[in-house]
Amino acid sequence: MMNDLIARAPEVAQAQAEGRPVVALESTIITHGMPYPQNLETAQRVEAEVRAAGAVPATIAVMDGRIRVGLDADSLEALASTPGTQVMKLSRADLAACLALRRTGATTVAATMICADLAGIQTFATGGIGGVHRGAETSFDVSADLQELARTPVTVVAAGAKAILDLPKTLEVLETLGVPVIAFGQDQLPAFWSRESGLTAPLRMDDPAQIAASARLRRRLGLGGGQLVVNPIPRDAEISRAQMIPVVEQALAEAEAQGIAAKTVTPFLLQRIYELTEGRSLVANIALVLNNARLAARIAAAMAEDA
Ligand code: PSU
Repeated sequence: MMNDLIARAPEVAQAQAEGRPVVALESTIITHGMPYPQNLETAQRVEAEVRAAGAVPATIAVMDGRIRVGLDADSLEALASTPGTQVMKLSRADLAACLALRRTGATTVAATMICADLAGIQTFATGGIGGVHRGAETSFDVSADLQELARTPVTVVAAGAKAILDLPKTLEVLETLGVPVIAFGQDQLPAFWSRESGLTAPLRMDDPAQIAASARLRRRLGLGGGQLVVNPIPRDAEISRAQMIPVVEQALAEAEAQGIAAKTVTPFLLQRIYELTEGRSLVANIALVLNNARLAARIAAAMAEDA
């Protein structure tokens, strides 16, 4: 179905035909979340990590008028080395338009979920989801990632919502939307660069098989929508909350002073935090994405066993 719109890499198609686990990966983190060449190196390492854990990686992007599910080495390199300003940042609203315009598009969490679901992939690893931005009570800036989690049946593994966001409000919206937020192996909601947020996660699971079972039961019950698995950054890579708070506040104040809005907010903040931490935030971001890829591969394997 829709083979004219969805181009699966041969490796992905073969794994699916054989019922082997596949993990979807997003591309906005490559084009808008990290600088070149660390973005390319990270994308390659994330794919290798998924493979080492026994699953097949499927990095998703829009190129040449098609949704590409699994990128070959040349396409990944081309995407990573194109300046972010020339690549569309795709959410649900932009996906069809990007195809119609035959432009290159990087998929956010929301768009990657849609494409993964269309391609029959149920597990997806990223860094951090978008959420409710601070000051949303006046700006109305709430990431479309949250609505998508409520709507599309994909299990998303993230290290929490990025700590640049309003985490209590993000949890409230996820609860209203009926999205299960499952902390892996701890009680607290992790906060992206830090293991702790000071907030208790609504749910906790310690075994990937439980996460796979819960996804299957949601389907059987007809509940619709996905699951958010929040996986704390490895201890040796984390930057403590106490260290991150002033950095995040400064970056947010600068964004406000410069009138940064809409889709450019998250990339601006990530870049400023990178500069303010002298690159440490990027080292942490890379470590947490690799960690999420490993867990997603284990969840995908448990789902494949169940199928
Ligand atoms: N994870 C990262 N870095 C990123 C992102 C995730 O480690 O840049 C991207 C994801 O694609 C997510 C997007 O969907 O940031 C959120 O953007 P916004 O706040 O504009 O919705």
